[in-house]
Amino acid sequence: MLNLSDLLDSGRPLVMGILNVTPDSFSDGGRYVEVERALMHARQMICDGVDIIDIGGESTRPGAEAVSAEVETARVLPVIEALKRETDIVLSIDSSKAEVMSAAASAGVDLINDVRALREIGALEVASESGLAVCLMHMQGEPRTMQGNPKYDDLIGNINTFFEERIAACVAAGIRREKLILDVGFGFGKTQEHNLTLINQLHEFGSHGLPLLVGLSRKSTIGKIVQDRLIGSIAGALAALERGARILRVHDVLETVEAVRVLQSIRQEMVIRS
Ligand code: 8Y7
Repeated sequence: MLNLSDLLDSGRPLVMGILNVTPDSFSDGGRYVEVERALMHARQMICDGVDIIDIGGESTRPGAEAVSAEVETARVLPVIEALKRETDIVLSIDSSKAEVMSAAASAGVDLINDVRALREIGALEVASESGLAVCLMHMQGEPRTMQGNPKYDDLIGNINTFFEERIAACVAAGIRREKLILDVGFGFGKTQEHNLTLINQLHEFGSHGLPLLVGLSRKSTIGKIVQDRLIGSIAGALAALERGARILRVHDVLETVEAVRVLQSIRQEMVIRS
């Protein structure tokens, strides 16, 4: 039986694959075809060597429209239930809504990935009752407006203070500190310069003694530097791992797993069977 704390204890970098269950214009959530499409994608990621699958039913991209907890749950729940039936891969729910977290927890997910770091109503309580691990991501502002004109008087200091506050809120709500994962939130209320500083200085966020998750995959931060976002994302991911990241949240699982394997082989000076 796979579990997240054993994976983290292994010390090797972990790859979290992104599974979006957000329908395109003419379909609604929870339909058979959409569930099947998500399952196909998940199966492919498992074949490709993914460690964790992050399931999301609401787009958090800048400018995306909001959906209700009912719609979000209807999208993700059938996928979680089906995956629980056919695999023991570690599952994560990408949501900020207490209701969605609660449904996902009952269905057997292992991790809550919240871009709002449990700041929505009821989220702290649900996370605490679930006993699940939680990824606390830093975001300045709200997805709809966050890229307007992000400003920090002390980028790293402000984000570390945010982490301290959210860790304290979690512990006060009864969540064990060891259950927490931190993420600086690339592109969430940050300029290009901010994003680059954050990658380069990622080790500055190690003082909390918690695993760091990094989500750079195909983001505009990468697109502003290179044409090919896949190649750029792999380069950024390796840079992040060398600066202390433990989990990579990515779209391109196969390519990332291969790159990580090379890094691990070098780190351990050991031949890893391909
Ligand atoms: C992140 C994330 C997104 C991230 C964590 C995208 C849901 C935008 N980005 N969660 N989610 N970290 N923890 O491009 O960077 O994937 S959505």
